[in-house]
Amino acid sequence: MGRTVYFTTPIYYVNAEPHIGHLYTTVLVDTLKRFHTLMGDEVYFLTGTDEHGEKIAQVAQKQGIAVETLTHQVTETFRNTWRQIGLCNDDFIHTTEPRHKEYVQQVLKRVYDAGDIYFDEYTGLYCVGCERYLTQTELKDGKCPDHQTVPKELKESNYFFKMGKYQQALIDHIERNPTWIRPERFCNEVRSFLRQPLDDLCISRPKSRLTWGIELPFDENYVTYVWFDALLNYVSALKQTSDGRDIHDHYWPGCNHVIAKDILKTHAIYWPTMLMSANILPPKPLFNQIDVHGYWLSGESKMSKSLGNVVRPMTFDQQFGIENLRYFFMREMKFGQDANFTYELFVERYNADLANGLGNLLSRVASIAKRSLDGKIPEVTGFTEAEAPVITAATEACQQYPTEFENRRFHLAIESIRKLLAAADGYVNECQPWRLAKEEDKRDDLARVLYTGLEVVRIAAILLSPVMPKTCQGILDYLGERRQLSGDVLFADLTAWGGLTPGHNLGDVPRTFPRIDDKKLKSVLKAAEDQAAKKVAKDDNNTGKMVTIDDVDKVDLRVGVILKAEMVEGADKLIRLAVDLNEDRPRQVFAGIRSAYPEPQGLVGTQVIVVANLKPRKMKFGVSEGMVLAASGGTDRLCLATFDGDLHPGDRVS
Ligand code: ME8
Repeated sequence: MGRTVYFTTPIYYVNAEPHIGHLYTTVLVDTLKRFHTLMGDEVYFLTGTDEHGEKIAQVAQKQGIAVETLTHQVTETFRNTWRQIGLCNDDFIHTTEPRHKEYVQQVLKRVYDAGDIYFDEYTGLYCVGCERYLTQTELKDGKCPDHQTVPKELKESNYFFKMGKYQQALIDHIERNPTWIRPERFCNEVRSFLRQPLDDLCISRPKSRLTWGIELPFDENYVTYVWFDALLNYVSALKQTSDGRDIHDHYWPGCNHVIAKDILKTHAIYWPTMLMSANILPPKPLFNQIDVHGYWLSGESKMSKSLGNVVRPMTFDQQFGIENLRYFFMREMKFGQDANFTYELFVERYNADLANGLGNLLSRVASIAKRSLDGKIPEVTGFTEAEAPVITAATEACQQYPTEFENRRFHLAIESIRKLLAAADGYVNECQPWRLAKEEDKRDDLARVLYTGLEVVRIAAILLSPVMPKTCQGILDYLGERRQLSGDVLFADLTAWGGLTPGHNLGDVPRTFPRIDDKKLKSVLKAAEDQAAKKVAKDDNNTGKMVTIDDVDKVDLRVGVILKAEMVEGADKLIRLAVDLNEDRPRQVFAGIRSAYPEPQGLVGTQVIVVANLKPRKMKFGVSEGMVLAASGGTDRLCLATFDGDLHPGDRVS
């Protein structure tokens, strides 16, 4: 038996549906699992979703839905997308599951009891997109470089984890294990970050501004900071699997995280120091392996849900097939570097490598075999000088491919297959089996050439099977290769030259990789443009659309004075206001501002702006007779619009 390996993807935020950035990491881990299985290793593959935190709470608020509804919907979309694509994850964890919450509380308690958590006041620059405080040096022109937003200054009392205490231990660990983080330049990035003193980590949020999180076991007024919660999924999912098993001790020592560079710091600094404090380090290797990849860019910018330039996995599947995208992913991205995704690049790569490469070789040799050899794999007595370069290329590919995979140089692993196919293509061109087929006395030569071509296809399909599992299984079935790719048969035996079974009836020639023509590409590009235009139009409707002064005049804005403000029973977001507009009686207005004003009485006497001619709206709790204006900079920054001088109730606002 080989090694035991535990692969994880990040657990994705549920603030939007999956796009091909998430698909890449998840497909990569799926491919790694299949590769290791082929090599005879025992592999466990975990993915999931990250459901807590400020970012998710804000999105739910913007969409006007309960946060539980949002998280449930998006988690299910992630789960179903991976299922529909046929990924082989062993479990799927989401952070509102009891198994996870319980574990997070256990660990917090342990870290607290160890004296590594203290209470303090803190002021810092918080990026909601990253869900962490940024240092001044991380900002670019005052903005978060990843989210292009200005972080907000936060000052509040919170609990802190003594992360700084573990700085030296972390530095020592890196010096002892220089390949812990791959590729090397990310390890160097972490090293250089650790040259500055390491701050302690704020690990709580007061419930007064954020309730959407796991309650601290030692203070019910606080919830856990989302990263302290989320990172622990890697262990909580092993402590209790979805079907109730504890597989922690079996897999934890072989943990291998796969992430993109955006979350390097949280994985390389927060995570190991948390593990050290809670004393849950894997015994060997000392920490887990971290593999870091770059971004898929669309043009110059990162493909991201907040930038709106995303490609959805299921849409792509209908257009060109996910398996073909998996090939593109592995071939096109040099691990650790950014790569560009465009439909044009995809089609170019597909046509060159798959349609003209593997697909063409298969259909050339298979159709001659069908016409001239009764559609059967021929018997061959031996090989000649002519086949020697092809056999050598096959041997080299079978050696190079696993080595490149182990070193995370996936594009070179794929390149080794491409070289083999190119050698076979040259060989077939030279031997001209279509001419041999016409000469009765060349039957042996014909058999040898077709066998060689088909054998190369078989070996290429085995090598490519982790990347394109369904397509390759189809090819192997066609060729009569019945051995399982599950490690039961040694990789060396599976890929040894001469594995085809003579006499196997090939059946109809498969059309595995039909060429994608310009017409198809253009229609997909047009559909993508239309979709982008629709999004712009939608955004314009919301924000950029111009109105005339007449439109503004239609809105009757008045000064109102709040006479009464009270909670509404059964509505945890609303406050019932009585607002004086200098009319016969005060107006009743329901305002969704409770999160910002937990003690409504304090609002009495405040002058506010009221939309006075808003059609009355019947609500469960009574009729709302207007609207007070407020601005929202996030859940914690909701403020009523008011005046900087004294006015009279009913004064017109213009
Ligand atoms: O960070 N290119 O979740 P997230 C490549 N919840 N990979 C991309 C990508 C792109 N353009 N966009 C996203 C979080 N990814 C946290 C993780 S883990 C304990 C908590 C992938 O939804 C890539 O793997 O923002 C990246 O690291 C991850 O999605 C970020 O996902």
